[in-house]
Amino acid sequence: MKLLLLLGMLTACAATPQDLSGKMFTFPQQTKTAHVRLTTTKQEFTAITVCHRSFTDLQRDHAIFSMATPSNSNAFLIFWDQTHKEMEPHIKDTKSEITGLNYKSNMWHSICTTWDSTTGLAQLWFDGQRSIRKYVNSGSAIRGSAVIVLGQEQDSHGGGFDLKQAFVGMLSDVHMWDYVLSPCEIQKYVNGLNFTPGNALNWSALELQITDRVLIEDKHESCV
Ligand SMILES: [Ca+2]
Repeated sequence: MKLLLLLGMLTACAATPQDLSGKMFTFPQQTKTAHVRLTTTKQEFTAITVCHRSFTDLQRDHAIFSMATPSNSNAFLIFWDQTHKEMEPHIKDTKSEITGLNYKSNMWHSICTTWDSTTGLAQLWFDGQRSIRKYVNSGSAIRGSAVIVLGQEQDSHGGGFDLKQAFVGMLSDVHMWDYVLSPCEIQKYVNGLNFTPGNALNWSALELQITDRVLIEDKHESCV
């Protein structure tokens, strides 16, 4: 009975959302294990917006945001291709490529990606600048139990990590919505103004599980 109670309390603790406002995840070394797993209760996305800020000096391919479902390991993936110097949103295992971005090392970049299943169009907002709108795929939603991983790229549902695609650096302000944000809402996110927090992932109420060396640190954005 006591054990059951304790287990119950531990589970409750693990499921308690954390407010990470003003904080960031630091991934300080290249490994094929260190990652953060995020939990969303949404099971279906007919449209999606994912925003995050990232900071790295990697000069190779890497994943910034990886969401897998049982049927699509790249259900929603944001991947930097170093060879072609392009940011690649993958949606339901279909890749699109956005080129011409000024993805500089050692500075924060805010990246928002939108997609909707009706038009099948994806668009990237890189440091507040819109990309062209590109057809990826249409007609069906992203469905099934979603595993969201930061720090590694999933080749299977919750696993299949690759050292050469691991993220090293800092990540912050991760939000996910089950609809396409308006350009104005995206500008508010980019400028750090009052925006509607994600209804699928909310940085101010995030359910997370850390494996290996990932730190939660203050961003120290100002000295005031
Ligand atoms: Ca991979």
